Amino acid sequence: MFNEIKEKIQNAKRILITAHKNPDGDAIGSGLALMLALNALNSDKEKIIRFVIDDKIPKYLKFLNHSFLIEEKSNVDTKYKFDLIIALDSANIERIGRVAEFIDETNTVINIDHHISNTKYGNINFIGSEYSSTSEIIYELIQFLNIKIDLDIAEAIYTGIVNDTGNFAYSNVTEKTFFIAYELKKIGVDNSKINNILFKNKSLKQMKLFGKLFTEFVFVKEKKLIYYFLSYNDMKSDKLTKDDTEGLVDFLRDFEEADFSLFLREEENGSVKGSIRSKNGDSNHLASLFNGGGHKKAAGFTSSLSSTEVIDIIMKNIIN
Ligand SMILES: [Mn+2]
Repeated sequence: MFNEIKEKIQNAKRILITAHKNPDGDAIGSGLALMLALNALNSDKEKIIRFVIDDKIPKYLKFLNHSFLIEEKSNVDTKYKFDLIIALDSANIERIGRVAEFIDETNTVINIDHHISNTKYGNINFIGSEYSSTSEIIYELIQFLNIKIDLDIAEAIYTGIVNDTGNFAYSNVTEKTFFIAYELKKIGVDNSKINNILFKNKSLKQMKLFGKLFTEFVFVKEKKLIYYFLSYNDMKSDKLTKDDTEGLVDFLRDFEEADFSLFLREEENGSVKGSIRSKNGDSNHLASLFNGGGHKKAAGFTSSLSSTEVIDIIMKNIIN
């Protein structure tokens, strides 16, 4: 399948790379790595290669060199025509948000992802659910295209892998993941620096939110479920943004008696955003009850139900 992708890239004049809304290290890392790699092939500048996302790039990922080249959809005219669109790390077309406005009957969509729930919305779909991250797939694609991986590309890929493997802790890590990390380290990636940037970066209001989370969580022993609900009112009064709540669900899972952890956050319009993690159980299945998805051990969804209704449905569907 890499051959088919290579051919499309070679024949395209205007390439749009995109990734999911609310982008994380894998979305930004894989997209940036691919953009830099394709640009390296494009020394005569005969191709236009742009990386456009629905949101702003999160502040903490701006350390990646050339990340200033990533564009926001609201700054790009929808009339602009691309002949090839490469969507990364996005399980369904809704995930790329308003960037989908660039898709029409004239262009080809390549969908590259590692989410088992991927809906295969592309003309070409490379869904590698055995890969730790989309960045790992992009590493292989860049190798296949015979492009030299410089330090900037290496840092972007490494960031994506660390993001999606919880710093090589999750069961999605394979021998290949470590091998790629080894190769990236040889190129000069500073793993300690990236660890600090990705994980040792809590603001004061986040530290205080952690305190609340760890004292006010609910644990349902029969279901081995630990959960926490953050209302929109609480977010407003504590001046919290959605970025401040990033990763909280992972800390809930630290409780030794829990198998499932659930973090619910109410949005301004009253809908509820849910993140699920599990040690053994199937998070993807629970998220799919609300038309969400992800992986077995990490998944997410948005629901128009109330938080109590959501919790109720989840409890009914955890069979111990
Ligand atoms: Mn990912």
